[in-house]
Amino acid sequence: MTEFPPALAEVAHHLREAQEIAVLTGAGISAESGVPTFRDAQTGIWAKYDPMQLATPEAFAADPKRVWEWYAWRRGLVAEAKPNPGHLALANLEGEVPALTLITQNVDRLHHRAGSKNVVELHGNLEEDRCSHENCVVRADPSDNRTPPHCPRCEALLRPNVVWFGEALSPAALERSFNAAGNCDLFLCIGTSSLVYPAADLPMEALNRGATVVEINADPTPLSPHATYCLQGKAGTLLPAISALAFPAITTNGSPA
Ligand code: BV8
Repeated sequence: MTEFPPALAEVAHHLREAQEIAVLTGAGISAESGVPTFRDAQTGIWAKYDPMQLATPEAFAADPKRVWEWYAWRRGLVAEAKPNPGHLALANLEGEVPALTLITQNVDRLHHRAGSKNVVELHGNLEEDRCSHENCVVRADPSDNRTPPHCPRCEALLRPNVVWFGEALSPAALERSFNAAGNCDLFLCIGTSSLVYPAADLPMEALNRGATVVEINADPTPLSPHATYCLQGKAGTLLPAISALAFPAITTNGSPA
């Protein structure tokens, strides 16, 4: 029988009482779906590369083929991945509470595949490509076998539709995220090392505006000393347990009864 921290019942109470919930997720919520986190050691041919060095415009400019192939490898992992009970619990929570905004740093779209509707993708997504010159989302010509393929309209290189380090986030996504963080009464921060900005400012914004902030993470982070509650453990275990305590209609594996 899994031992749950005593604070779990208190967090479940806050979940039941909350009028507006904001959630921030990071790579950790997809770890149990088999998608490596940014701070996991890369495997195979990518073992010698640091994701932080690959996820930059400079890396793409220097070696577009290598960066494109790294993303192709990640796209392959994501295509094989399935939403886990942590993703499912958040999707089911959305139907149980008055308002829930799910802000994710992840680019794997596993929240969408789990059924979450009100999702803000802070860092873009792996499903789309965009023209590196016109900056609009385009679909590669299936017959273009170059690596990377070129824009069917202007011939510039295509790139994944993600936000790289050193690139600005979408103003619309930032506005939605900071509004949700500033207006919520409960903020859940799940599976993130809280090292990447401006995402890492969101839980502090919620805290400064008087919200209850709950961190659910496998390891301590710079947010841990500030959070109202710190639940250390796996999101795929803790989220279904909290949801089932708060809303018994949700079974403990994250899916509805
Ligand atoms: C920008 C897309 C400005 C690509 C990514 C202050 C303010 C503003 C910017 C900065 C600032 N200080 C520094 C910066 C610059 C930089 C930054 O934050 N650097 C860091 C490293 C210090 N920020 C930026 O560059 C951002 N841009 O600010 O632009 C600007 C303005 C105008 C004009 C020009 C520029 C852009 C940041 C976005 C970068 N892109 N992703 C891609 O995915 O390939 S971020 C990338 O890192 C991923 O999205 C990923 O989510 C993120 C890493 O964070 P985590 O998700 O937290 O993942 P991590 O592996 O670190 O941690 C996982 C956690 O899960 C761990 O703690 C682990 O314990 C836990 N865990 C593991 N398993 C489980 C678990 N928890 C629960 N259950 C489990 N089973």
